[in-house]
Parts: sequence; structure tokens; C-alpha cells
Amino acid sequence: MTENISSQKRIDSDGNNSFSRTNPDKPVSISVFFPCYNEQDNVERTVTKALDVLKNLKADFEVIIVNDGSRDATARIADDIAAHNDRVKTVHHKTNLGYGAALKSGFKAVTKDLVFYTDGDGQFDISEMPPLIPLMDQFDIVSCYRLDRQDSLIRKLNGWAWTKLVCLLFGVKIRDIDCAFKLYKTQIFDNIEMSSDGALIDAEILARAVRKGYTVTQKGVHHFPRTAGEQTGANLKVILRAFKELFKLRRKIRQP
Ligand SMILES: Nc1nc2c(ncn2[C@@H]2O[C@H](COP(=O)(O)OP(=O)(O)O)[C@@H](O)[C@H]2O)c(=O)[nH]1
Ligand SMILES: [Mg+2]
Repeated sequence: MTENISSQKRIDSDGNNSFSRTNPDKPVSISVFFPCYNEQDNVERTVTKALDVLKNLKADFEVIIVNDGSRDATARIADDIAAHNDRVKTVHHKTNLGYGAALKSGFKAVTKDLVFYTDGDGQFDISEMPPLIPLMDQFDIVSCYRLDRQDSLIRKLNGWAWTKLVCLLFGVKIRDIDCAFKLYKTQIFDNIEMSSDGALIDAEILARAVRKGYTVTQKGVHHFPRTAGEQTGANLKVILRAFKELFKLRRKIRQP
């Protein structure tokens, strides 16, 4: 099921809707990136799956691994994958800067017309990404929601409350704001600022994009339990940082 959350027309910097997939001879141009923090046991599997899906799509693609200062072997494994595949690039942070910083580095590194990201921990299935692409003929952003979130009840409740709070403060209607399965038109990132280095980043991007008139549609995707590595998304440090950034951003952005 998809739903449009904004009736506004998309306006880019030159006022035109220049994106179209109507030319069937032109391959889809897409960058896919993965934020990774200590994902030595997941990164290879996740990237290999992405390469398979993208090759099947016959897309003009690139894959970017954003290593956010991992302390394990993620950097070495990522560089090794890139050395053996010229479609794969790596971006490294010297130290751990945070989820938002990792997404910002990904969006800055991409070169294709569309940009898709999902987590490097393999909790989503990238084969659910290709059906989102045709939606870009009508919308600027596809923001997915987890159909069956594989987290504890308390984490699900916190996630629900966070989504409600952020939507209320920024005047957007998103079902699952932090769902790491989103597709954007790359040109959006020439027209919006991104200031959050922590978990607020998803909300910030959507809030700023909707305020600029970009349109969003939503689609359900499956979510899978982590099979390796450690979850850090629910750490107290991460949550406190998100709230600090929320109040800072709220002062800058007012509800329309
Ligand atoms: N939490 C966290 N994740 C990061 C960071 N940098 C990159 N990531 C990646 O972001 C994704 C989500 O992290 P995870 O701990 O699984 O959070 P969760 O899925 O929300 O429980 C994973 O792919 C991490 O490797 C960071 O500083 N903190
Ligand atoms: Mg995860």
C-alpha cells in the first residue's frame, strides 16, 4: 500500500519537474549507500546482496559503504570489497561521528540521479527496493515503514512516540520516521541543509524536504532481526543526543 502525505507540487531549484523514467532505453541511475558502525559480520553479505539486486535491475549504479569510525574490521572489509568491485566506493570517518553524520556523508558522496539507503546491518531486504523506483515518476521521496518491526515492545513504543512527537513538531505525516529504507531524488540534497549528526537526521531531512515542497509517498517493507553485531540505536547516549538535536532544530524550523 502506498499513500501520499503531501498534496504540494514538487518544486526544485529551477521550478521544473525534470525527473522522468519514461524513457525505457535509459537505465535507472541510482546510488545505494549503507551506514556502517562495527558491522564486520554484516557488511559483506549486505553489499553482495545489493550488488546482485542492482545488476539484475540493469541500472547505472554505485554502492557506497559509509564506515562511521568502526573499531572492528569493517573498514578493512569495506576497502577490500571496493578494491574488487569498481562499482563500490568507501567513505571513512576517522572516529565515530553518529548515525546522522554517516547519512550526511553518504548523501554528499552520491553521484547518481536517485539515492537509496538502508542500514549496513542487514535488517532490511534490499530486494524490496526496486518496486519503489517507479514511484519516483510521481513523487520525490519514498519513505518506508516497517510492517513487522523486529524489536522489543518498549523499543517499538518509543519509536512510535518519537515518530508522533517529531511529526507534530515539524508538521509532517510519516508512519515510521526512522525506518532506514528510503529513496530520494538526489537533487533534493542540493536544496536542503542537514545539521543533525545523530538520530534526528531522518526527521530533519523529511521536514526540510516537505517544507520545500517535495512530495513523499510511503510503503511498507519487512524488517528482520539482527543476526550479528550489536545494536546501538537504542543507547541512552543516542536518545539524549536525538532530543538535544530536536530542540535545536525546532528553534530553526517552525511548523508550516
Ligand atoms: N547506532 C549507530 N549506528 C550507526 C552509527 N553509525 C552508523 N551506524 C549504522 O546505522 C545502522 C543502525 O544501527 P543499529 O544499531 O542497528 O540501530 P537500530 O537498527 O535502530 O536498532 C547500522 O547499520 C549501523 O551500523 C552510529 O554512530 N550509531
Ligand atoms: Mg539495526
